Amino acid sequence: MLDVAVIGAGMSGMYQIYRLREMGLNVRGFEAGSDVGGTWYWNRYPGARFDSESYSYGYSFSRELLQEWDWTEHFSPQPETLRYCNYVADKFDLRRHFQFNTRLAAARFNSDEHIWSLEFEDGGSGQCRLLVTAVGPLSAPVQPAIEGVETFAGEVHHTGLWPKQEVAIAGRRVGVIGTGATGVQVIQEVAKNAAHLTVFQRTPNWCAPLNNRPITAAEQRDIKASYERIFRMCRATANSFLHDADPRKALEVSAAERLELWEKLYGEPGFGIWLANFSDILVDEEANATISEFVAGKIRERVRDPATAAKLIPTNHGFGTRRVPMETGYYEVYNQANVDLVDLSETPIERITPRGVLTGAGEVDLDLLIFATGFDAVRGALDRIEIVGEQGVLLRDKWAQGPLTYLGLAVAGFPNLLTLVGPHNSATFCNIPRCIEQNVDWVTDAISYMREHGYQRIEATPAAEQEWTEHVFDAAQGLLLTQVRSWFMGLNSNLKDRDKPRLLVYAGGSPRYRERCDEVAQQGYAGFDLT
Ligand code: NA7
Repeated sequence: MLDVAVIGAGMSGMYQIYRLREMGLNVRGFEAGSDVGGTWYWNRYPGARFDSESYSYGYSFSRELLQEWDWTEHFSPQPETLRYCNYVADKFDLRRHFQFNTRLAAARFNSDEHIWSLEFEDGGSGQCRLLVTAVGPLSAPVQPAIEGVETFAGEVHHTGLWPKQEVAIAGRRVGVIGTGATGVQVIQEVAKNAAHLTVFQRTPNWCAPLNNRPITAAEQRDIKASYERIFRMCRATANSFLHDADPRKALEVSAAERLELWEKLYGEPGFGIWLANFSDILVDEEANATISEFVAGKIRERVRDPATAAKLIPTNHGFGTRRVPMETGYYEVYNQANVDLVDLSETPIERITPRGVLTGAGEVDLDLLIFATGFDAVRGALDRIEIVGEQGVLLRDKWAQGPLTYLGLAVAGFPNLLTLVGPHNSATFCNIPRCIEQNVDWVTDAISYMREHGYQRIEATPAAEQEWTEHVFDAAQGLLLTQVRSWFMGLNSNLKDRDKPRLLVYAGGSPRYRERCDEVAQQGYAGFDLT
């Protein structure tokens, strides 16, 4: 029997295996893909890249690794990030601890023996004392629920299940459904080579320039000398990025001061325009309207045809209340002769046909159809596993009205299950590897504590779970994002049981979350029953 089974070989699974192996435990990882990388293994679509500064994204646990690895761009493209994941796996000899091509179908808790029985899709099975899920928050791809979706005769791919072999774009008629962070990345890349690109947009998002560029040799030296400062800053900011809110309020400064900050942020790399903006723009509608109008102005400047520009400007939510897609020449794509925008709010998709997509505006013939339609966010990858806790309760049934967790890491009634980056965990709203390292370190310490004290079982108490869940809702109070349809709120139009808003993320900030986790540990894992 394994001491610990880790599900997933992405950024969190790899680091978790590394830490537990260092403790000398009998541990094994199981991964559905054929190799390491998680998000960066599956999302191979053209244009996939970081929106986090590369050097703030890599693992911080090994100084040697930090000094050895050269990121080539401020925001690394997917192929380089996947190389990085492989480099880490090789350097720390992690691959031999994983069983690849092995998808977990079910996990059942045996209350008498305090162990989990595992069933894999290939018919294999296993047992472990502790089950650590590292399944990722955006890893359960969702196909669009559109009539006729299976009838399309051309080539079709979801961005999150992109094939390893190259997909031809040049000379082809390509359609993209979806204009979230992924759609925006794929559209701006495909537009360069496609004979013709049709973008099917249901809801426009507020996009902002990534301002990416190569890292020069001098910058590389500077980055390597500055890692301590970089990670210190990540620890101090609300979402562990190298950006933190401007303490001033948009409504308390002059219009000229507002413009000065916005022009600066619009021209700077990364999420600054979203996260380093005035402190009231994400909580105050009037303040939010000022920045939304600024970004709308930029869209109007960049898109030549005013009618097209108007379609690209969101009207049902304010800037930053959904995940801000970062772009490089996205709006200019719509000035190209080979690109059409179909506004589905005017002419909805009627069905997908063998030839292409039929909307109220007619049928668009396509050779390649790309679904950038997103994921069953945060909880989807857990829900897709039959996780059965005490008294035969299924995890997804327990969460029918929304997730209930303690620290986003544990669930009452599901002993010995620890969910890295689970719902209501600060890692859901974070420069994710920074929060992953915190999650993994915390879980590793908890397991080590259990061993020192001879405990075989750890379980969140219902009271602790309730208190944490209430805190998660309190922490999100007043944020405009809670009023808006998005995956943060657990909404997905393609899934029947995702039709009511159910907050999935922890918006109280990573410093506060870290403090809380540390307190719990210092108090001998307060809120957990240890047996
Ligand atoms: P998102 O952000 O969930 O975006 C999905 C997009 O697909 C969004 O524009 C949706 O429109 C659109 N969509 C979904 N289903 C349909 C159907 N049936 N018809 C038309 N349009 C549809 O997913 P992403 O992959 O872009 O990003 C997810 C996260 O991954 C991202 O936030 C990053 O953190 C990484 P809608 O807005 O629902 O009208």
